[in-house]
Amino acid sequence: MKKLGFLSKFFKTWIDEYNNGSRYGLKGKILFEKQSNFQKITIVQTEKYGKALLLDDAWMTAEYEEKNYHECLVHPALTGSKSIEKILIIGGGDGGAARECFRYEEVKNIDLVEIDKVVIDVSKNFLPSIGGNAWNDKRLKIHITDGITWVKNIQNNIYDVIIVDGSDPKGPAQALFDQTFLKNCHRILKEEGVFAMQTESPHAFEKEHIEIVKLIRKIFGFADPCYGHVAIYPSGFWSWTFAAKDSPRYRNPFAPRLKKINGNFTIWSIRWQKASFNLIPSYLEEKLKNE
Ligand code: SPD
Repeated sequence: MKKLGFLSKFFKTWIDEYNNGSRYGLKGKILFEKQSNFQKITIVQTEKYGKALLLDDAWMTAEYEEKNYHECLVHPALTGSKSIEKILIIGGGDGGAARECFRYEEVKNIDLVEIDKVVIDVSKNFLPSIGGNAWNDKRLKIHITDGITWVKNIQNNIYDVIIVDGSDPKGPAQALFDQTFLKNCHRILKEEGVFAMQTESPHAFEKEHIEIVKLIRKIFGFADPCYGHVAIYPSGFWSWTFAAKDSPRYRNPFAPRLKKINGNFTIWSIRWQKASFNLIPSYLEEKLKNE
């Protein structure tokens, strides 16, 4: 990852994420680096996007770029679910997904289940704008535990919305792409709820993307990816997949709720959402058809 080794703590250098014969880099200086019990955690002061977080040398989020990811992950779910009182976020240790959920006053409780406490501590310390006021909101309940175990131990039909904000399918996040985890998410989601998950790049992680979208569709009945742009991730072309049990309700924002969302959007809008569900290259549409 770093050409200058320990010197990158003192000088700017190129910090790259390597992916399949390509590398995706930003110029910056390393502010913090630590091996937690689960992964290597790095904070970089980048020239272009402010402070950024990497996990195991993969870009996760950056101060001036995170809305391209968090708004897209959260709002199709929260505008589509019948009720949004009780929310589960798996991962999401930087607080960005929780912050977006709290724009809705209807939200009464968020269980944020993050396996690695160090990610939360480092995010609060170096990236406070990403979690913003979510960290002080009494409706946020943080659980430092494994998301796989959490969903296994919850009763049926409990959550209105489930958001999976994990990293790539390797290391601690590997099992989030697994059938057992997704079946439990289906079981604990209410009948008129919405499930949302970051589903990788259809370009840089094409195989993983196709497999996970098909699997989610098989388990939930209704599931569709939407596509957008996250410049710091491999290839920049990214996806989020939304699923529901009763209908593709994530495609149809609930009009009365829209008027009450607090704050302004940088990326999400009804127009963006509609276009993003339709922004599917035809070769992918073909590959995503169930055999
Ligand atoms: N390749 C990076 C995928 C990371 C997705 N999660 C990022 C966490 C932002 N809250």
